[in-house]
Amino acid sequence: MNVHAPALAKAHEFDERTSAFAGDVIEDLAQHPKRLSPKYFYDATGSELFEQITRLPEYYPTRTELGILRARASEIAAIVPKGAALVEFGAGASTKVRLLLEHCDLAAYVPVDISGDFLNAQADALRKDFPGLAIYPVAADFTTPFDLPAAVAGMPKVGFFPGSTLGNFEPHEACAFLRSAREILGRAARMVIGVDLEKNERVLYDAYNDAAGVTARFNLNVLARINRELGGNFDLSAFMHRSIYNRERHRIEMHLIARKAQTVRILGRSFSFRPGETIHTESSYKYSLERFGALARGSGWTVRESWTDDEKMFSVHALVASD
Ligand code: AVJ
Repeated sequence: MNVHAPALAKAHEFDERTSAFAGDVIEDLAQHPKRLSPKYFYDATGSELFEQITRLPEYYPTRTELGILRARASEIAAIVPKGAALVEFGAGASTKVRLLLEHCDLAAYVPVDISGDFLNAQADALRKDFPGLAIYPVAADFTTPFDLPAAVAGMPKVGFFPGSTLGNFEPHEACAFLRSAREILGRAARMVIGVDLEKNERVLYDAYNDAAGVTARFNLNVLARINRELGGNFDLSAFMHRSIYNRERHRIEMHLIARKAQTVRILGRSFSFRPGETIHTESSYKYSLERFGALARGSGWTVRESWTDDEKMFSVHALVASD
């Protein structure tokens, strides 16, 4: 998407990441139905709000996955070769990876995240607690191909992709991501991946429409970010948060619904909304163990082992590259 240069220059000083954000926003709000990419939720405010979501009583995924990782840490460690480099795709709070770092005999940890500042702060904290571990942060968008640091070239690689972030991808994107991860991780790659499971619709609905309204603030924050970083003029009080479960497509959809007719300006462009018109801001796909297994097999991986909690709310899988 080619963004109009004079408008850009006038609105702000644009770095490369901001202009990618601008291009995506302008393209996605011109679609029918309108949409925004969930990767833009996570500015400083959004990351803090997501941390709050993970502690909500209704939001089961984080604590359930942590429970599985804790209970199965030594079984998971058994599939991690000695002296391996652990490559984490997207590095949030370090609670989960710490469990693997404690139980595995790793030579290196490579956190990959779009936010470089956050990565470096997290790496410094981990270096203090794991002095023998080499940590090589990579600031990159892991949804596109990137190079691993030369220092880990000779080591066996294990990917780590917790949190059911895979659920944000459309099925074809999930397949492309798993293929690309296999490419990046190289021969004899392994992968530990967390995947949210299909379940009672009420439980799903409540997890994404929490009573305290934190998810609503998280969702609306993307509009505040557009206002702040791209000079937009969204009136946040004119939009309403709503998540629904789309049963046919096995996914939660988050929407921002226009409460009234309105026109929003961003970087010299106008976007008009009908009353009730929605912006689809996120899909969170839920898998069955069978459907995830089929996806993995179709993407160059073999499922070595799968673990769930007793209530089968969430799953963690050990994958081994096929061939
Ligand atoms: C971080 C993508 C796994 O889909 O559950 C939480 C994001 N969105 N509440 C999810 C999210 C609304 C979360 N992931």
